[in-house]
Amino acid sequence: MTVDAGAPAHRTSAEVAARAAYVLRAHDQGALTVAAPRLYPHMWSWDAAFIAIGLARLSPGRALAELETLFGAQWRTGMVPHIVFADTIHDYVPGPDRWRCQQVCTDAPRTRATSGLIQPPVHAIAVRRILEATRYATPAERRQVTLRIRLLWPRLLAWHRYLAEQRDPGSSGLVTIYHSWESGMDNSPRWDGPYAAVRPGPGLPPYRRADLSALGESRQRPSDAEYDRYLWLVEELRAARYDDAAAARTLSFRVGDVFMSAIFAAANEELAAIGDELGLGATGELLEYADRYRKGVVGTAGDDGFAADIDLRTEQAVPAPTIAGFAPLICGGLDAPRQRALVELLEGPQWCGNPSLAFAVPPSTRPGAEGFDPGRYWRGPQWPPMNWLLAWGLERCGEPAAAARLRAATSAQLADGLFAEYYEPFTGRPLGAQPQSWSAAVALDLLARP
Ligand code: 2M8
Repeated sequence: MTVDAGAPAHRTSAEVAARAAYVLRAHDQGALTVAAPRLYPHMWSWDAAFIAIGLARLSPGRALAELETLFGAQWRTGMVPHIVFADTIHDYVPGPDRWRCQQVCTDAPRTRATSGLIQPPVHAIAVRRILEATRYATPAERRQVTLRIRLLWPRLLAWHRYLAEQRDPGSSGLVTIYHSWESGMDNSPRWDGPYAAVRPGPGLPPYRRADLSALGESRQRPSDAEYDRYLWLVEELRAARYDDAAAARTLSFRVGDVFMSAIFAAANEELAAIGDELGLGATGELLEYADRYRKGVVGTAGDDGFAADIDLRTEQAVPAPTIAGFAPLICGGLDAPRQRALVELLEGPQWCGNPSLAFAVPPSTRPGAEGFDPGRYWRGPQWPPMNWLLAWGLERCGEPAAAARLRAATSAQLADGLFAEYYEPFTGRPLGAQPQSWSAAVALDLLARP
């Protein structure tokens, strides 16, 4: 479907919510919502979680089905893959033929083609929202959804155990990623340093960038040099047969990701709360993980509370002025003065309070910083799901006023009803795929808030 781009910039909340619901319905293939039909014609892991958060406002049962589909493609190790390929044929690159997961790794699911990477574990956050949404459902629906959450529980637990054990075998408190696709912030300046060590070899098979033809504008997407590296890392991972121990030894990209770790810390608390409510146990273990990853994130923060990734190959912090630095506002754990400093930084003139911004939401990279590019993907544009996540974290951290301001600015940006993948921070121009499912989903959730 397309949404009319020439439409008026501001619509009523009811109209925006109706359009958002329409977008999610149009992208629904039954129990799998594609991220965006042309550019991303499959299911992405963290997109699915945000989509479920939006769908929970319409139908808790359908919202849960999204996660059941995703976890139906879980690997035997507990890993939840970053892409679950839809059955329809598309020319997304890299497709199943390049990942070859089922051919090289017995842990990959037999019934679904997937990628061999992960994405941030927003899922337990989504499941808790679904459980909360059942309070407004009929008793029969509540019973049914609760039962299905119980059935999903072992898979959620296995996913969290995978992250804690396989992606952080030394219990450092930071989740290791092997590819910037795992962070979800593919070409963020966060990765420029670590990517300098990734040198694509002559063995990189030729490929054609399907993303450029799908979007029709290369200026918004990662460069060819970045794509060579992305696909080279897939070659390295496949050569390691997607084995975590082998990857940890051989991959030329290994970073302790603070943003992923902060989400993981918070997600452990959410999962523990679900377990508590439904009497499923594992609370102690999950709260221990939460504590470990919260400490891991906070341990990288400076006096202003801003956190930094760690390049595990050099053991050096990667100080990059990107939205990921606000990770402690998602997991909490800063002492009061540093939390205040971080909220002030977020709302101050370098970030949301920058007077040149069209909407007071954080650009993915600080304007003016090295690597900032207002039109290029994760190098500058503003991303609605990231705003949602930060507002959610601020609320949990005891910063309700800042959370409300961020939610209001995000809703104002989404009032164009176009649900762009991302927005140019100064002009407010919608960019990337339009409409993008996760943008519509967070709009639905924000508008349904009492
Ligand atoms: C983008 O990433 C994919 C690769 O995983 C791509 O560019 O093809 C990112 O924005 C990622 O965070 C997102 O989950 C995905 C689908 O929306 O697209």
